[in-house]
Amino acid sequence: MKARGLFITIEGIDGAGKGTQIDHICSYMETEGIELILLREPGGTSIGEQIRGILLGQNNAEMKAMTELLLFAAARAQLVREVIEPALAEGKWILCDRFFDSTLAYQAGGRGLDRDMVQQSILLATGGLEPDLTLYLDLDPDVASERRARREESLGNEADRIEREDMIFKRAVRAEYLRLAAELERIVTIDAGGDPLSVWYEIQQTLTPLVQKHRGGK
Ligand code: Z5A
Repeated sequence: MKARGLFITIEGIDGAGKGTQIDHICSYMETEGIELILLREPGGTSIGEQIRGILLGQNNAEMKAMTELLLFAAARAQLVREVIEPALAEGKWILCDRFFDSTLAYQAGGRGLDRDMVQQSILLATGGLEPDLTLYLDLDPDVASERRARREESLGNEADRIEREDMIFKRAVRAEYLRLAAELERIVTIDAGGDPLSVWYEIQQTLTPLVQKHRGGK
């Protein structure tokens, strides 16, 4: 029987630089000869991508916080059962752009939904599955907003429904991430305030021992 794979997630407020660091992680794993499955939340399955369209659609401003919570849970339930669990059972490595820490940060922290209720929705969706490692990119929301504004200006793309929330919401999201990071050993906090290469260097320090262990176990 194959050894179970590894489940890594990457988290942070919008604009923290997840996408930029995901590119570095994928190149690094390729160089190291590790096949990595890259997923995103919400999304990663045909059903999940359709739900993503509803969740982030700019025309859905009337969406209630409870609807939002349950749609994130529905997309996750599909992703866990259709992709993540089977891949881990086959010994594959997964990198997921956001997972349930985002729900705690955004729906409990940002929206102010009851944390126990949010936890229950997470448990229903995941069946108890947790990441082995979570890279949390910590960044001041003001800096993240400046970065996003620069990107929007250069690429001409518009903020989605959740990115349009105000700074009070974003600060509450970050506070919840910091609370989780202080509480949970699986979460490694990365200072995302430096230039992209220095942030990558910090992430690489965390990943290298895992890659070496994987090689040793082969
Ligand atoms: N959400 C939720 O509420 N609940 C949930 O359970 C889940 C999600 C799963 C999904 O969006 C939205 O759903 C998200 C949370 C919510 N909403 N918000 N807001 P997403 O994850 O698909 O998108 P995002 O989080 O908004 O990602 P993003 O805006 O693409 O940001 P990013 O990937 O973290 O950053 P980036 O694209 O790598 O970088 C942003 C810009 O900064 C870009 O121009 C870079 O070139 C630049 N950059 C990156 N790194 C640096 C450094 N180090 N220095 C300077 N500039 C940099």
